[in-house]
Amino acid sequence: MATFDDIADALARQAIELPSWAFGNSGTRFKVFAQPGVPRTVEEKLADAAKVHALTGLAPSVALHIPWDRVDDFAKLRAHAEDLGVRLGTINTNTFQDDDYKFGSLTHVDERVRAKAIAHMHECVDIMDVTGSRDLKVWLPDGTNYPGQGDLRDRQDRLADSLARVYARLGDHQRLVLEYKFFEPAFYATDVPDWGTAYAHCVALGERAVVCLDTGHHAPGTNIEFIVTQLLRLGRLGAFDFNSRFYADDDLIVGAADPFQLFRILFEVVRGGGYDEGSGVAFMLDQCHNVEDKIPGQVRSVLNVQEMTARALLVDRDALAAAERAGDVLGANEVFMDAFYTDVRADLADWRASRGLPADPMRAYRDSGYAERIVAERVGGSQAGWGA
Ligand code: LRH
Ligand code: MN
Ligand code: MN
Repeated sequence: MATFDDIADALARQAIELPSWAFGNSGTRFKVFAQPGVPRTVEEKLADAAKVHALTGLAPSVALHIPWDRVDDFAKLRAHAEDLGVRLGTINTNTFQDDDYKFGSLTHVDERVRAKAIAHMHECVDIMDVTGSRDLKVWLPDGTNYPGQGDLRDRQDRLADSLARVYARLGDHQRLVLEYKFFEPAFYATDVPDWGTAYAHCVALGERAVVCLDTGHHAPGTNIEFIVTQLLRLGRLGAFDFNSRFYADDDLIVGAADPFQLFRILFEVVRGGGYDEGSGVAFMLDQCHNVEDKIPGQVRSVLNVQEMTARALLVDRDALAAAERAGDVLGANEVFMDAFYTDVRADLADWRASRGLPADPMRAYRDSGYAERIVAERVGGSQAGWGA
């Protein structure tokens, strides 16, 4: 097996984008539990994200969601982020919280609604031009609840046409990242339900259209690492939305529900070149912290991704290939599992300390007094973000 020293440099290039909405109050349809000290503004969300980056060195950029994070002056917001030591990253579109989108957005039968959704996405590209963002993330709630409610084929045709109109607005350096999800809020047929549909639309659009794989958007038992492999092989894996799930789209802390699955996914990322310099695969979190503290929740999340990346990098790929070729089933599995079972936490603590980062970021956060400070300072005002 490789040693930790062998992988130390590779770990240094890890970057995991944080979702602005992870810092706002969130919940379920039953209850949103408000937490003291949560951000009241986009600027405060950025400050919390910057704190996560300062503690871990892993999270240099922040994804925004429009209109949740709409501000008057995005140039000013960009400068503010940079002052805090982070960048503005992916711009996420939102066509799921407006009454007009009850029966769809980019797939809607009514031209007026479809044009409105396209205009929203164009506005997001305008924002990207100012923020310097590369990626426009499109996730659609579009779909139907009952057989016969909509013409499945027509909806695909309208979707293709709408996406082409959005794609046409992108600059040469920008990408459209299309996210799929098998159900919710539509329960019978979702218009972009799976990687194959997302891939087909991306291929039709052009080279700068790529797929986002949200780990929570699959049916139980789905072999997600196989999808990772296939999309990398096809050159269309654009991004991950990392989180973990026990049941549906739970948006829990990545690596919490099934660390082994996260390892298998990251192994395929490494194997497929998705972790190479300039690979174009964006690592992002898409999580909500409904009952746990948000900033340490994000710290825990990026550390989980880092730990599993380290273990995936430790796999002795030569020994694995030799065992695979020899038909040595158990030997190959042993090579794989050896890396998975390697506890890298102490090595990572030393690695962090050697780079001027806290050896224990969770403890450093507790000791920093930041939590007490934001509780004292952030009084009044409305809560920002998901579930607000
Ligand atoms: C949809 C989704 C998508 C949205 C986010 C808030 O379930 O994963 O990425 O933008 O949640
Ligand atoms: Mn997502
Ligand atoms: Mn989701």
